[in-house]
Amino acid sequence: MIGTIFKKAPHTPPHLFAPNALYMLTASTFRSEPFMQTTERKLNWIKTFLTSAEMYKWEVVAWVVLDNHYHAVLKAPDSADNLPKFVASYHRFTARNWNEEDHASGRKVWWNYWDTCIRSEHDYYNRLRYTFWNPVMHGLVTDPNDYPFSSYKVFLSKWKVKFNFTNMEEVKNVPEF
Ligand code: NI
Repeated sequence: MIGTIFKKAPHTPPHLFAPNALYMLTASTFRSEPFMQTTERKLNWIKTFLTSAEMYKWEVVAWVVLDNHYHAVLKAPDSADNLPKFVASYHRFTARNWNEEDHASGRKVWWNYWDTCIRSEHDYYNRLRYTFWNPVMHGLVTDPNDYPFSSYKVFLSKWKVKFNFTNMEEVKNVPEF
């Protein structure tokens, strides 16, 4: 099932840095509750997120989803003005879905989201690495390839020239949970 979702997922060629168009997005569940602890929930988040991105014309470059938060790198449509609507659409959909499953009508599922416009190619690569290495940072795996809920494998398969993540700088302004 993961494979099917990944194959359908549109991905921007990662080697193209676009000024004033690339964003890093992070969001957490309310009170960091592990609402996405199960595989089913993570897959549901992935599917819903990718569908919304397509609807709102945000091109997905990279993403990772964990039990209580996610990080993503995306390319905006002509304007980034619809970002709040885009995020609200899949937050609303997942919240409604999971609250129905848990018989918890009206429960607050999502807390907040943070977005940063990526200003340089260097920063772009730092943030891609940050996204893919996040499961390692959170102590879940030692190799980012072993984490099933990120777009790292897709990224590597589409990145024809081997991407070099060494000698990159730490990204410090991303909220973590
Ligand atoms: Ni994280």
